[in-house]
Amino acid sequence: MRIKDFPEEELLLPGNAACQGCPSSMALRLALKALGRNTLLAVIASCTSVLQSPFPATAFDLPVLNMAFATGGATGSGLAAAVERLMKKGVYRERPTVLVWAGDGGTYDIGIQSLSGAAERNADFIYVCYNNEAYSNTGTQRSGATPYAAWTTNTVKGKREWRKDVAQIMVAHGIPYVATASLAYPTDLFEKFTRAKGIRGTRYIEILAPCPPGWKFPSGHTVKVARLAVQTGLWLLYEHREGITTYTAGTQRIIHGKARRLPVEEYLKAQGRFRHLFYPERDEERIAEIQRRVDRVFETLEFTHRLKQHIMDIEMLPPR
Ligand SMILES: Cc1ncc(C[n+]2csc(CCOP(=O)(O)OP(=O)(O)O)c2C)c(N)n1
Ligand SMILES: [Mg+2]
Repeated sequence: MRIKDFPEEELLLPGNAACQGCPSSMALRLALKALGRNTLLAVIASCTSVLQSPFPATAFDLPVLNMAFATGGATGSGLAAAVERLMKKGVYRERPTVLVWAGDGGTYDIGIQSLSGAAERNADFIYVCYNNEAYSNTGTQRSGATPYAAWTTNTVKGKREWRKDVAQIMVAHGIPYVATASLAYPTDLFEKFTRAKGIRGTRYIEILAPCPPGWKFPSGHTVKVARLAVQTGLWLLYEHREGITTYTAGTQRIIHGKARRLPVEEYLKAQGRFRHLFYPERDEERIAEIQRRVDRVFETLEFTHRLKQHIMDIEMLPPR
């Protein structure tokens, strides 16, 4: 799959109310290209509620349900049940895909019980968390997804806690598909949505969404910042199916030794929300702590990869 093979049809129309360089609109545009017109979109209170344009205008060329902040999982469950009923009644010729689109605040914090319940019931929908690591719509407050040391309006000296990992929490639910994605790897993102579409049950995809006003970088740098997150190892790209995790795209290249992992500093320095780590003086301790965390994760990933290669090499040997 190459970018030029993506469908030309636009389901998120231009001229919408998104900020310049908005990652959420880019992610949604790509996701809808992969899922196609036969999709029922549920938007959970977030920037996406706003970027679709003020009523009665709309930037979505497909059916949309705007829902309350805590309701992602319940909304997905309800729509899935309705689709099931209408399929039985013969209303649909082809089963529509239910897509729930929520932010990190709506997923990591207020919506997690509803999502967990739906996942435990294996309700039939795709849940996307576009993770801009803050409550962006209301002016950049911290969420459970905000990373350690990042500035937000209520973590002015940098967040003291480490972020939690909802993608792994979803893996622990044993649902049929979990994936992480990045705007900087659009074919990887597109393919993950295509695969998710072909599976039934609860599917969870989380997309890192660097937010220019919230993370404080120029609006032309969204994709560059998204790429740096992967290149420094701070954002892992993978998919998890049937108990097996496969690392993909830029993350896979690092683990396989085909690309060099960049120092976390390159990512941190590209964003004003980490400025206090470098000015007025360098905060060696916090920078080193962030680097150490990533190093430890990659030591394990690279060791596991080498071990697998080694076992495969041994198994290829002729029997003695
Ligand atoms: C129960 C409730 N509390 C607060 C709000 C106000 N509110 C709307 S969107 C939002 C932040 C959403 O953050 P996130 O889910 O990360 O999406 P983003 O704005 O970053 O796209 C808040 C607090 C609300 N709609 N409902
Ligand atoms: Mg957010």
